[in-house]
Amino acid sequence: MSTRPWTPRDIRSDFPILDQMIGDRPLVYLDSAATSQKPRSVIEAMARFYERDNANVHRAVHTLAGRATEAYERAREALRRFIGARSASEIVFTRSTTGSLNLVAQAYARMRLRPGDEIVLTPLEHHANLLPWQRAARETGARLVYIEPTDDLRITEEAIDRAISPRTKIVALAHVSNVTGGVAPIAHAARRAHDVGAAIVVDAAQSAPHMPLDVQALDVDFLAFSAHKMLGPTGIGVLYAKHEHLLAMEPYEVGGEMIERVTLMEATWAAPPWKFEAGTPPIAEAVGWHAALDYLGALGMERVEAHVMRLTALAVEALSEEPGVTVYGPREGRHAVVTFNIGRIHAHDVSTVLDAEGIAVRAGHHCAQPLMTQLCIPAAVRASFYLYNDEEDVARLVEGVRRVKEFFGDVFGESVS
Ligand code: 7TS
Repeated sequence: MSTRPWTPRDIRSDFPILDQMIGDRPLVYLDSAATSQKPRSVIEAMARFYERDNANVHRAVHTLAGRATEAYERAREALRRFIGARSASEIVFTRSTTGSLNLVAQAYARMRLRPGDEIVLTPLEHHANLLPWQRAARETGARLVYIEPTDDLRITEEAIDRAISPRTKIVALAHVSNVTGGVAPIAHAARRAHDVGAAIVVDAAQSAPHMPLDVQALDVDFLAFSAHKMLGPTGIGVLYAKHEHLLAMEPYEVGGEMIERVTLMEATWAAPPWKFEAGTPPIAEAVGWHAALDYLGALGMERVEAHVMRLTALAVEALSEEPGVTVYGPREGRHAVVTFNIGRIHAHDVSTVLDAEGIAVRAGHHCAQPLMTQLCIPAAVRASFYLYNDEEDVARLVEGVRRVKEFFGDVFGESVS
């Protein structure tokens, strides 16, 4: 797709929510890793759908039902293109990354795992890519094995090689960590997993928004991500799965829209992907997501990635040099997030002062409690960047951090400066 030159300032006006004051300060939105803001084209595509085309999909033959079904299936095709899947039948709509990962764990892994089998993970996983595996392990007698990160929380090829063994049946990894912004070597992990006959499941919630993805080049078995972190609406996600897996898997939810034939005693299933989409799916959300993919496609994912990485590097550098600030994770090669603490000031207090400066950041355990425990911290502050942020936003963050230190200086004295 041909892309147009752009700067964050050009595209800011496409995001109505960004044009507002928080108190007397202009909003600086640095929480896109939690959820991104939406351009007008996405909001309007969903409104247009409800105003003109709304109907249920795959059920009726009337004109509106035809339009709704077509729009829903066009969104599936747009997602196929976006991640380079072989066929649209490999794209299953779910409610989120969380929904997708639970689907793989329950409908694929649980039937195949035996006592003594191993599931390989990292201690950096978001709870969405941890709890489904804990449950699958508990239910089957399989064991969880953790890849050991480096001291600066990177996942290396060597550490992956050490964790994978002939007992490995599943390797489940975040592509980009939502705490460190580090990138895992997925293609390498996929090769090693396949060498021992295991399947690889990739949590792409934090990579799909700002990185070109190619599931065939990565050769992954499953890949999950959500619309809402990539300019699309909440309530919809995707599970990409190789067709052979979807054919072999039993559905997780059963009910309307996923059947071929039903009698009083039994039922047969529709072909993938529909066999995994029981009930009325998020139709307007699929339409909105399609508009988000068009928006990203017009800007170019390579450019989005370069922009986001540059801002993150600037923020990491500036905050690392700020006395009293501890930045977690690798110094280089980070995507979109910078997680830090200031002295002994609790992350929630930091976030409250930043909010008074108009700066929205996330504070808490980031759904990665095991990692917080490993770092011996209860919580951290996280700023995350996207295509509508610029250098001025990084400068406002650094200014805000200095303001926090002034504010709490009297309380903590030496510890923060
Ligand atoms: N995996 C990763 C790596 C994530 O960052 C998130 C959400 C999820 C899975 C779950 O996605 P969902 O769409 O199903 O909720 N991460 C965050 C976050 O970092 N702050 O808020 C949500």
